[in-house]
Amino acid sequence: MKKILITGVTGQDGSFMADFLLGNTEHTIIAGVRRLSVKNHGNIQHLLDNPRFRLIDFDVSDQANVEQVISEENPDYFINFAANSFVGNSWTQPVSHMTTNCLAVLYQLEAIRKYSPDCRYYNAGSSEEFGDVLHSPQSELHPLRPRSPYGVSKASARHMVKVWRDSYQLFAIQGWLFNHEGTRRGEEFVTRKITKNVARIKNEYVLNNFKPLELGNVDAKRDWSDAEDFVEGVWLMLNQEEPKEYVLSSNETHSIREFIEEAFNFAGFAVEKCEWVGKGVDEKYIHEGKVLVQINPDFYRPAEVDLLWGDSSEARRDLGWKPKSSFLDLVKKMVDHDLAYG
Ligand code: F7E
Repeated sequence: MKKILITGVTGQDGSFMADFLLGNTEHTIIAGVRRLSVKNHGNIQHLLDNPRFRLIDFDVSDQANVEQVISEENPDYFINFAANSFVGNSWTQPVSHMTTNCLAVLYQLEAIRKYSPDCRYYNAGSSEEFGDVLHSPQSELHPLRPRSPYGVSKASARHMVKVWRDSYQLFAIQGWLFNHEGTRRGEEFVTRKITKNVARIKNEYVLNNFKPLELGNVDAKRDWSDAEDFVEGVWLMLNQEEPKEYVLSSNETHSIREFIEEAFNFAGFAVEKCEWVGKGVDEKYIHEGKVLVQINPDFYRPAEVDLLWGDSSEARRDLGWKPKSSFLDLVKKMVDHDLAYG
Protein backbone atom coordinates (compact mmCIF):
# COMPACT_ATOMS: atom_id res chain seq x y z
CA MET A 1 0.00 0.00 0.00
CA LYS A 2 1.50 3.33 -1.11
CA LYS A 3 0.94 6.91 -0.01
CA ILE A 4 -0.14 9.32 -2.74
CA LEU A 5 -0.14 13.06 -2.14
CA ILE A 6 -2.52 14.91 -4.48
CA THR A 7 -2.79 18.68 -4.69
CA GLY A 8 -5.69 20.46 -6.37
CA VAL A 9 -7.93 17.70 -5.06
CA THR A 10 -10.98 19.95 -4.74
CA GLY A 11 -10.80 20.69 -8.48
CA GLN A 12 -11.88 18.61 -11.45
CA ASP A 13 -8.67 16.65 -12.09
CA GLY A 14 -7.61 16.11 -8.47
CA SER A 15 -11.02 14.83 -7.43
CA PHE A 16 -11.30 12.49 -10.43
CA MET A 17 -7.78 11.24 -9.68
CA ALA A 18 -8.75 10.52 -6.07
CA ASP A 19 -11.88 8.66 -7.25
CA PHE A 20 -9.82 6.66 -9.73
CA LEU A 21 -7.14 5.66 -7.21
CA LEU A 22 -9.57 4.78 -4.44
CA GLY A 23 -11.61 2.72 -6.87
CA ASN A 24 -8.75 0.95 -8.64
CA THR A 25 -5.88 0.63 -6.17
CA GLU A 26 -5.38 -0.03 -2.47
CA HIS A 27 -3.29 3.07 -1.93
CA THR A 28 -3.92 5.84 0.56
CA ILE A 29 -4.60 9.41 -0.57
CA ILE A 30 -3.27 12.42 1.25
CA ALA A 31 -5.27 15.32 -0.11
CA GLY A 32 -3.44 18.63 0.17
CA VAL A 33 -6.01 21.40 0.52
CA ARG A 34 -5.47 25.15 0.94
CA ARG A 35 -7.32 26.60 3.91
CA LEU A 36 -10.13 28.91 2.73
CA SER A 37 -12.65 30.87 4.77
CA VAL A 38 -15.43 29.09 2.88
CA LYS A 39 -14.84 25.38 2.22
CA ASN A 40 -15.00 24.21 -1.40
CA HIS A 41 -15.40 20.48 -0.80
CA GLY A 42 -18.19 19.90 -3.35
CA ASN A 43 -16.13 17.57 -5.57
CA ILE A 44 -14.73 15.52 -2.66
CA GLN A 45 -17.67 15.48 -0.26
CA HIS A 46 -18.31 11.82 -1.08
CA LEU A 47 -14.70 10.93 -0.10
CA LEU A 48 -14.46 12.64 3.26
CA ASP A 49 -15.47 9.56 5.29
CA ASN A 50 -13.25 7.17 3.34
CA PRO A 51 -10.53 5.83 5.69
CA ARG A 52 -8.04 5.84 2.80
CA PHE A 53 -8.60 9.56 2.12
CA ARG A 54 -7.06 12.12 4.46
CA LEU A 55 -7.15 15.91 4.14
CA ILE A 56 -4.15 17.98 5.15
CA ASP A 57 -3.52 21.73 5.10
CA PHE A 58 -1.29 22.44 2.15
CA ASP A 59 -0.41 25.69 0.42
CA VAL A 60 1.72 25.12 -2.67
CA SER A 61 3.00 28.69 -2.64
CA ASP A 62 4.44 28.38 0.89
CA GLN A 63 7.85 26.74 0.65
CA ALA A 64 8.12 26.06 4.39
CA ASN A 65 4.77 24.28 4.34
CA VAL A 66 5.73 22.22 1.27
CA GLU A 67 9.02 21.13 2.86
CA GLN A 68 7.35 20.27 6.15
CA VAL A 69 4.61 18.16 4.53
CA ILE A 70 6.98 16.25 2.25
CA SER A 71 9.52 15.58 5.00
CA GLU A 72 6.83 14.40 7.43
CA GLU A 73 4.64 12.43 5.04
CA ASN A 74 7.35 10.98 2.81
CA PRO A 75 4.87 10.17 0.01
CA ASP A 76 5.51 7.47 -2.61
CA TYR A 77 3.81 9.59 -5.28
CA PHE A 78 3.16 13.32 -5.56
CA ILE A 79 0.55 14.36 -8.14
CA ASN A 80 0.40 18.12 -8.58
CA PHE A 81 -2.92 19.29 -9.98
CA ALA A 82 -2.89 22.54 -8.02
CA ALA A 83 -2.71 25.38 -10.52
CA ASN A 84 -4.08 28.69 -11.64
CA SER A 85 -5.66 27.06 -14.67
CA PHE A 86 -7.80 29.76 -16.27
CA VAL A 87 -5.81 31.03 -19.26
CA GLY A 88 -8.07 34.06 -19.72
CA ASN A 89 -7.17 35.39 -16.25
CA SER A 90 -3.46 34.94 -16.69
CA TRP A 91 -3.03 38.35 -18.38
CA THR A 92 -4.52 40.15 -15.39
CA GLN A 93 -2.82 37.94 -12.75
CA PRO A 94 0.49 36.95 -14.33
CA VAL A 95 2.45 36.93 -11.07
CA SER A 96 0.07 34.59 -9.31
CA HIS A 97 0.18 32.29 -12.35
CA MET A 98 3.97 32.17 -12.21
CA THR A 99 3.91 31.65 -8.44
CA THR A 100 1.34 28.85 -8.39
CA ASN A 101 2.21 27.10 -11.64
CA CYS A 102 5.97 27.49 -11.68
CA LEU A 103 7.62 28.62 -8.44
CA ALA A 104 5.46 26.14 -6.51
CA VAL A 105 6.81 23.36 -8.72
CA LEU A 106 10.35 24.40 -7.79
CA TYR A 107 9.43 24.18 -4.08
CA GLN A 108 8.02 20.69 -4.65
CA LEU A 109 11.03 19.46 -6.62
CA GLU A 110 13.44 20.80 -4.04
CA ALA A 111 11.52 19.25 -1.16
CA ILE A 112 11.37 15.89 -2.95
CA ARG A 113 15.09 16.07 -3.75
CA LYS A 114 15.96 16.76 -0.11
CA TYR A 115 13.48 14.63 1.82
CA SER A 116 11.85 12.07 -0.46
CA PRO A 117 14.07 11.35 -3.47
CA ASP A 118 12.29 8.09 -4.32
CA CYS A 119 8.92 9.81 -4.61
CA ARG A 120 7.43 9.69 -8.12
CA TYR A 121 6.33 13.17 -9.14
CA TYR A 122 3.82 14.32 -11.78
CA ASN A 123 3.13 17.94 -12.61
CA ALA A 124 0.22 18.71 -14.95
CA GLY A 125 1.55 19.98 -18.27
CA SER A 126 -0.63 21.70 -20.83
CA SER A 127 -1.20 21.94 -24.57
CA GLU A 128 -1.06 25.72 -23.97
CA GLU A 129 2.72 25.26 -23.84
CA PHE A 130 2.62 24.61 -27.62
CA GLY A 131 0.68 27.86 -28.08
CA ASP A 132 1.34 29.43 -31.45
CA VAL A 133 1.63 26.07 -33.16
CA LEU A 134 3.92 25.47 -36.12
CA HIS A 135 2.26 22.31 -37.36
CA SER A 136 -0.58 19.95 -36.53
CA PRO A 137 -1.16 17.67 -34.80
CA GLN A 138 1.15 18.39 -31.86
CA SER A 139 3.15 15.54 -30.34
CA GLU A 140 5.84 15.54 -27.64
CA LEU A 141 8.28 16.83 -30.28
CA HIS A 142 6.42 20.09 -31.01
CA PRO A 143 8.38 23.15 -29.77
CA LEU A 144 7.12 25.16 -26.81
CA ARG A 145 5.71 28.47 -28.13
CA PRO A 146 3.36 29.71 -25.37
CA ARG A 147 1.04 32.62 -26.12
CA SER A 148 -0.27 33.43 -22.65
CA PRO A 149 1.25 34.06 -19.23
CA TYR A 150 -0.39 30.75 -18.27
CA GLY A 151 1.43 28.97 -21.11
CA VAL A 152 4.72 30.57 -20.05
CA SER A 153 4.24 29.40 -16.46
CA LYS A 154 3.65 25.79 -17.54
CA ALA A 155 6.50 25.80 -20.08
CA SER A 156 8.90 27.19 -17.46
CA ALA A 157 7.83 24.53 -14.98
CA ARG A 158 8.49 21.91 -17.68
CA HIS A 159 12.11 23.01 -18.00
CA MET A 160 12.57 22.84 -14.24
CA VAL A 161 11.08 19.36 -13.99
CA LYS A 162 13.49 18.18 -16.70
CA VAL A 163 16.53 19.78 -15.08
CA TRP A 164 15.68 18.30 -11.66
CA ARG A 165 15.01 14.90 -13.25
CA ASP A 166 18.33 14.91 -15.14
CA SER A 167 20.43 16.44 -12.38
CA TYR A 168 19.17 14.46 -9.41
CA GLN A 169 17.82 11.28 -11.07
CA LEU A 170 14.32 12.00 -9.78
CA PHE A 171 11.26 10.30 -11.25
CA ALA A 172 9.75 13.67 -12.12
CA ILE A 173 7.57 14.21 -15.19
CA GLN A 174 5.21 16.75 -16.70
CA GLY A 175 3.01 14.98 -19.26
CA TRP A 176 1.09 17.31 -21.57
CA LEU A 177 -2.68 17.36 -21.07
CA PHE A 178 -4.76 18.70 -23.93
CA ASN A 179 -8.14 20.16 -22.94
CA HIS A 180 -10.09 17.83 -20.68
CA GLU A 181 -13.58 18.47 -19.44
CA GLY A 182 -16.43 16.92 -17.51
CA THR A 183 -19.24 17.41 -15.06
CA ARG A 184 -16.87 18.87 -12.45
CA ARG A 185 -15.34 21.42 -14.84
CA GLY A 186 -15.25 25.00 -13.54
CA GLU A 187 -18.01 27.16 -14.97
CA GLU A 188 -15.69 29.78 -16.47
CA PHE A 189 -14.18 27.31 -18.96
CA VAL A 190 -15.88 27.43 -22.31
CA THR A 191 -17.33 23.89 -22.41
CA ARG A 192 -18.99 24.10 -19.00
CA LYS A 193 -20.07 27.68 -19.62
CA ILE A 194 -21.83 26.43 -22.74
CA THR A 195 -23.50 23.39 -21.15
CA LYS A 196 -24.63 25.32 -18.04
CA ASN A 197 -26.15 28.01 -20.25
CA VAL A 198 -27.74 25.50 -22.62
CA ALA A 199 -29.54 24.05 -19.58
CA ARG A 200 -30.56 27.52 -18.37
CA ILE A 201 -31.83 28.55 -21.82
CA LYS A 202 -33.72 25.27 -22.21
CA ASN A 203 -35.58 26.00 -18.96
CA GLU A 204 -36.22 29.69 -19.69
CA TYR A 205 -36.98 29.31 -23.42
CA VAL A 206 -40.68 28.62 -22.94
CA LEU A 207 -41.06 31.85 -20.98
CA ASN A 208 -39.73 33.69 -24.04
CA ASN A 209 -37.63 35.73 -21.66
CA PHE A 210 -34.06 34.54 -21.57
CA LYS A 211 -30.66 36.12 -21.98
CA PRO A 212 -28.52 34.70 -24.78
CA LEU A 213 -25.26 32.98 -23.92
CA GLU A 214 -22.35 35.39 -24.53
CA LEU A 215 -19.04 34.08 -25.79
CA GLY A 216 -15.77 35.30 -27.31
CA ASN A 217 -13.92 33.63 -30.17
CA VAL A 218 -16.09 30.75 -31.37
CA ASP A 219 -13.69 29.82 -34.17
CA ALA A 220 -10.85 28.67 -31.91
CA LYS A 221 -10.33 24.92 -32.09
CA ARG A 222 -9.49 22.61 -29.23
CA ASP A 223 -8.74 18.93 -28.71
CA TRP A 224 -11.21 17.99 -25.96
CA SER A 225 -11.31 14.76 -23.94
CA ASP A 226 -13.07 13.49 -20.86
CA ALA A 227 -11.02 14.33 -17.74
CA GLU A 228 -11.86 10.92 -16.27
CA ASP A 229 -9.93 9.28 -19.11
CA PHE A 230 -6.91 11.49 -18.44
CA VAL A 231 -6.41 10.64 -14.77
CA GLU A 232 -5.93 7.03 -15.79
CA GLY A 233 -3.31 8.12 -18.36
CA VAL A 234 -1.46 10.15 -15.71
CA TRP A 235 -1.38 7.12 -13.40
CA LEU A 236 0.05 4.94 -16.20
CA MET A 237 2.69 7.62 -16.90
CA LEU A 238 3.70 7.56 -13.24
CA ASN A 239 4.13 3.81 -13.21
CA GLN A 240 6.44 3.26 -16.16
CA GLU A 241 9.93 1.97 -15.55
CA GLU A 242 11.63 5.14 -16.73
CA PRO A 243 10.36 8.72 -16.31
CA LYS A 244 9.08 9.71 -19.75
CA GLU A 245 6.63 12.47 -20.63
CA TYR A 246 3.66 11.90 -22.92
CA VAL A 247 0.92 13.87 -24.63
CA LEU A 248 -2.63 12.86 -23.68
CA SER A 249 -5.24 13.94 -26.23
CA SER A 250 -8.23 12.73 -28.21
CA ASN A 251 -6.38 13.28 -31.51
CA GLU A 252 -9.36 15.26 -32.87
CA THR A 253 -9.94 18.97 -33.01
CA HIS A 254 -13.30 20.77 -32.91
CA SER A 255 -14.25 24.44 -32.89
CA ILE A 256 -16.12 26.15 -30.06
CA ARG A 257 -18.84 26.67 -32.70
CA GLU A 258 -19.20 22.87 -33.13
CA PHE A 259 -19.38 22.39 -29.35
CA ILE A 260 -22.18 24.98 -29.18
CA GLU A 261 -24.14 23.34 -32.01
CA GLU A 262 -23.86 19.84 -30.52
CA ALA A 263 -24.68 21.00 -26.99
CA PHE A 264 -27.86 22.81 -28.07
CA ASN A 265 -28.72 19.88 -30.32
CA PHE A 266 -28.62 17.44 -27.36
CA ALA A 267 -30.95 19.80 -25.46
CA GLY A 268 -33.52 19.70 -28.24
CA PHE A 269 -32.51 22.75 -30.32
CA ALA A 270 -31.91 20.72 -33.48
CA VAL A 271 -28.93 21.84 -35.57
CA GLU A 272 -31.14 21.85 -38.71
CA LYS A 273 -33.47 24.38 -37.06
CA CYS A 274 -30.67 26.70 -35.95
CA GLU A 275 -28.49 29.05 -37.97
CA TRP A 276 -25.50 31.32 -37.59
CA VAL A 277 -26.20 34.83 -38.91
CA GLY A 278 -23.98 37.92 -39.07
CA LYS A 279 -20.22 38.24 -38.88
CA GLY A 280 -17.54 38.98 -36.27
CA VAL A 281 -18.91 40.65 -33.14
CA ASP A 282 -22.38 40.76 -34.72
CA GLU A 283 -22.59 37.01 -35.24
CA LYS A 284 -25.48 35.19 -33.55
CA TYR A 285 -26.76 31.62 -33.25
CA ILE A 286 -30.51 31.66 -33.78
CA HIS A 287 -33.31 29.14 -33.22
CA GLU A 288 -36.74 29.94 -34.65
CA GLY A 289 -36.02 33.66 -34.55
CA LYS A 290 -34.65 33.65 -30.98
CA VAL A 291 -31.01 34.42 -30.25
CA LEU A 292 -29.36 31.59 -28.32
CA VAL A 293 -25.76 32.81 -28.54
CA GLN A 294 -24.17 36.19 -29.23
CA ILE A 295 -20.60 37.45 -29.28
CA ASN A 296 -19.24 39.62 -26.50
CA PRO A 297 -15.74 40.93 -27.30
CA ASP A 298 -15.01 41.15 -23.54
CA PHE A 299 -14.35 37.40 -23.79
CA TYR A 300 -11.71 37.79 -26.50
CA ARG A 301 -8.15 37.19 -25.27
CA PRO A 302 -5.22 39.55 -25.86
CA ALA A 303 -3.54 36.70 -27.78
CA GLU A 304 -5.42 33.61 -28.86
CA VAL A 305 -4.27 30.06 -29.47
CA ASP A 306 -6.29 29.40 -32.61
CA LEU A 307 -5.77 25.68 -32.95
CA LEU A 308 -4.76 22.82 -30.69
CA TRP A 309 -4.80 19.29 -32.00
CA GLY A 310 -2.95 16.57 -30.13
CA ASP A 311 -1.10 13.49 -31.25
CA SER A 312 -1.06 11.00 -28.39
CA SER A 313 0.15 8.04 -30.45
CA GLU A 314 3.22 7.55 -28.23
CA ALA A 315 1.09 7.24 -25.07
CA ARG A 316 -1.25 4.88 -26.87
CA ARG A 317 1.66 2.72 -28.01
CA ASP A 318 3.87 2.75 -24.90
CA LEU A 319 1.32 2.99 -22.09
CA GLY A 320 -1.57 1.17 -23.78
CA TRP A 321 -3.73 4.20 -22.95
CA LYS A 322 -6.54 5.61 -25.03
CA PRO A 323 -9.57 7.74 -24.24
CA LYS A 324 -12.84 5.83 -23.79
CA SER A 325 -15.20 8.75 -24.49
CA SER A 326 -15.65 10.47 -27.84
CA PHE A 327 -16.24 14.18 -28.38
CA LEU A 328 -20.01 13.62 -28.71
CA ASP A 329 -20.08 11.37 -25.61
CA LEU A 330 -18.45 14.19 -23.67
CA VAL A 331 -20.81 16.92 -24.90
CA LYS A 332 -23.84 14.74 -24.19
CA LYS A 333 -22.64 13.76 -20.72
CA MET A 334 -22.11 17.41 -19.74
CA VAL A 335 -25.42 18.62 -21.22
CA ASP A 336 -27.40 15.77 -19.63
CA HIS A 337 -25.78 16.50 -16.26
CA ASP A 338 -26.53 20.22 -16.41
CA LEU A 339 -30.09 19.65 -17.61
CA ALA A 340 -30.62 17.29 -14.67
CA TYR A 341 -28.87 19.29 -11.93
CA GLY A 342 -28.92 22.87 -13.24
O1 F7E B 1 -11.03 28.22 -23.59
C1 F7E B 1 -12.49 30.26 -26.31
C2 F7E B 1 -11.17 30.72 -25.74
O2 F7E B 1 -11.01 28.68 -21.16
C3 F7E B 1 -11.09 27.44 -24.75
C4 F7E B 1 -7.43 25.01 -19.32
O3 F7E B 1 -7.79 23.81 -18.68
O4 F7E B 1 -7.12 23.89 -21.41
C5 F7E B 1 -7.80 24.97 -20.80
O5 F7E B 1 -7.44 26.21 -21.39
C6 F7E B 1 -11.26 28.32 -25.96
C7 F7E B 1 -10.30 29.51 -26.07
O6 F7E B 1 -9.78 26.67 -22.09
C8 F7E B 1 -15.09 31.94 -24.44
O7 F7E B 1 -10.76 31.95 -26.34
C9 F7E B 1 -14.59 31.66 -26.52
O8 F7E B 1 -9.87 29.60 -27.39
O9 F7E B 1 -12.22 26.64 -22.00
P1 F7E B 1 -11.08 27.56 -22.13
P2 F7E B 1 -8.27 26.88 -22.58
O10 F7E B 1 -7.89 28.31 -22.60
O11 F7E B 1 -8.09 26.10 -23.83
C10 F7E B 1 -5.68 23.94 -21.33
C11 F7E B 1 -5.16 22.68 -21.93
C12 F7E B 1 -5.18 24.21 -19.98
O12 F7E B 1 -4.11 23.77 -19.59
C13 F7E B 1 -5.92 25.23 -19.17
O13 F7E B 1 -5.60 25.14 -17.80
O14 F7E B 1 -12.56 28.90 -25.93
N1 F7E B 1 -13.65 31.00 -25.79
N2 F7E B 1 -15.48 32.23 -25.71
C14 F7E B 1 -13.94 31.15 -24.49
N3 F7E B 1 -13.33 30.68 -23.39
C15 F7E B 1 -13.88 30.99 -22.20
N4 F7E B 1 -13.29 30.51 -21.08
N5 F7E B 1 -15.01 31.78 -22.09
C16 F7E B 1 -15.67 32.27 -23.19
O15 F7E B 1 -16.67 32.96 -23.07
